Amino acid sequence: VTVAPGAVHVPDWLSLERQRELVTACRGWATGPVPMRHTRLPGGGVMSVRTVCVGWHWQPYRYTRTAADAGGARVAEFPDWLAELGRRALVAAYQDPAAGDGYDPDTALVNFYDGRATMGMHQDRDERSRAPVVSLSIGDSCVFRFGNTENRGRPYTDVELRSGDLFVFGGPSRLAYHGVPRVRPGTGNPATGLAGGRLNITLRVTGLTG
Ligand code: MD3
Ligand code: FE
Repeated sequence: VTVAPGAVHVPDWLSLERQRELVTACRGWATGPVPMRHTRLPGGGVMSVRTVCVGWHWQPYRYTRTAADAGGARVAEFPDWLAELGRRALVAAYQDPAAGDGYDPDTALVNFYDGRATMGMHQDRDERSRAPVVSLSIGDSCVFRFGNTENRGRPYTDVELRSGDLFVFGGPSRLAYHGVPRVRPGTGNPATGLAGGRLNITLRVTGLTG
């Protein structure tokens, strides 16, 4: 389902088996050398979601290899299998066998939402590359708000994201405002291995080297 140019929602793309694998991998990262934590914002705020990063560590508003705000360790290596999953996601979303060619994501942001967590409307501008972002959702459903490229307000479209859904944001959608105004507790599938809450994994190309 194309929501806007370059923004494609593919419901139920991840098999239950793949969701279980991702939950296991995210548990490993969340309890690794760089623990999952609430990101602190420069203005003094604290994000309600908890995040662990893979490949590069994101802290507003830059990417680093070490996690100064979470123990100082180097972030986990970005695995090849995850990049391959990203290429397959682009092929599926854009229905073009060549859509994944050359796509080489080098960071994943893993966000965990409890029933009260939300994410305000924002743009993702900390990547130097404008390559597409691949978003994978597991666990509780949420309302995902996809806005415009001008401001945080209307017009926007609310989309229900469920466990197993894929969303790709490329082209003109790459710089659209977006957020998560609410999670729906108790709507997930315990067979994923996630007993409660929502997990969102975004694959990105930082455009950084080193
Ligand atoms: C549209 N995460 O981590 S995923 C984020 O569900 C983020 O955790 C939300 O926004 C979440 O930055 C939304 C969907 C998403 C991710 C990145 C985008 C939509 C996007 C980048 C550009 C445009
Ligand atoms: Fe975002």
